[in-house]
Amino acid sequence: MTTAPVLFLSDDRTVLGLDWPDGRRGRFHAAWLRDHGQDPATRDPRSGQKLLTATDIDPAIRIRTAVIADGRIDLAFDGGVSTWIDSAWLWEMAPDPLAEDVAPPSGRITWDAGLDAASVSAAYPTLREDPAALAGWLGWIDTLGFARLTDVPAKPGALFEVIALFGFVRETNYGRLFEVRSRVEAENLAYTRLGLDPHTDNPYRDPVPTLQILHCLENTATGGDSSVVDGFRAAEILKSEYPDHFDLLARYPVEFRYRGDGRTDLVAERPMLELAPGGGLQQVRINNRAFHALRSVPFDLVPGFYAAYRHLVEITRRPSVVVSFRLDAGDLFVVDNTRVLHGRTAFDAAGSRWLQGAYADIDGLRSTLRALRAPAAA
Ligand code: NM2
Ligand code: OGA
Ligand code: ZN
Repeated sequence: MTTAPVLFLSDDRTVLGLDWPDGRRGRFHAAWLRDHGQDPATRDPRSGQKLLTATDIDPAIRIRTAVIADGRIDLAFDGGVSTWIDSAWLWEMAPDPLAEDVAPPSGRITWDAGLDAASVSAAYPTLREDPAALAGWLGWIDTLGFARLTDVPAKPGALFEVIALFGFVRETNYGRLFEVRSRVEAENLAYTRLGLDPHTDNPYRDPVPTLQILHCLENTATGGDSSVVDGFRAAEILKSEYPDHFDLLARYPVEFRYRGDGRTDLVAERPMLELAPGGGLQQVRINNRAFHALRSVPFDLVPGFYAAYRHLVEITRRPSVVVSFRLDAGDLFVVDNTRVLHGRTAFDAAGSRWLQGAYADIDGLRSTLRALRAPAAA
């Protein structure tokens, strides 16, 4: 990927510049370079964890020499400290991580109704046998926030076997597993025959469960079709159509709350569009059923806030962004619940519809994915 960069040292020796032959450029402060040293005294080679602590770093440290040899940059600092850093790793670090942009985190690809739901579907038996197929399927969840699975046994609890392929269940007040079927005295509107607008789950939790898995055991009802929407794309559209609306939803938090079962009272006050420090999208929380109170928006901005909220929800219902599909017995899908909304149409009482759901977390999924892709990497 890279060949050796040309190194430059600033006159005061506090900044190292690197110019790679492929055009990439990087600048790194001396203190940053000291902190990111890869020698065994800085970082434990066994665990990869850092041994150096914050107070070991002199913020005014200066670079005495920087030399490239064998793909490594050897660094010596005033005061006698030295370390080294892989030049390929610095190449990866070189793009500015705080670029002022609405763009989602690197590696994520936003999509709209043009996404073919069949193109992100795999068969469960294949994933069990073929690590490359598993990596491909997990890769869809990583980059697109959505993937489907067919041929999962239509038996209760089978979704646990799927989750075990990549991570761990996140248990909540709804249980390790929850039964999504209509019932009397429903403690949540998900447990009725009502349609559900595209939403993210559990916005009243902090942190939210970052993955939702829904597995279909029976679906002979008329209606009850599923849909997903890329919330990052919806937010990008909002920003392009009316930047002030985007800013209102990103700036002011909403109180989300759930206390439907008589023994739970979950509250999180968070913006619907949560941005990373550099301005890129980090997470969306869109769920009208759980939008409990608006108390942090200045009085004069309340009408504008409602206009912005309505605009965003209207975007999430556009046929140009919604991907619809139907779950049959043995089908399953996973969404990145920080990003992708899911919904269903209402269904009738004539047939029967039974899903089992569970939450899990995407950091563990990404860990499994990296390990599958680079099993030998330390
Ligand atoms: N269930 C399915 O976040 C929500 O309240 C949506 C969650 C009840 C676990 C439904
Ligand atoms: C849920 C949900 C969708 C469905 O359980 O959180 O949104 O298809 N269910 O029943
Ligand atoms: Zn839901």
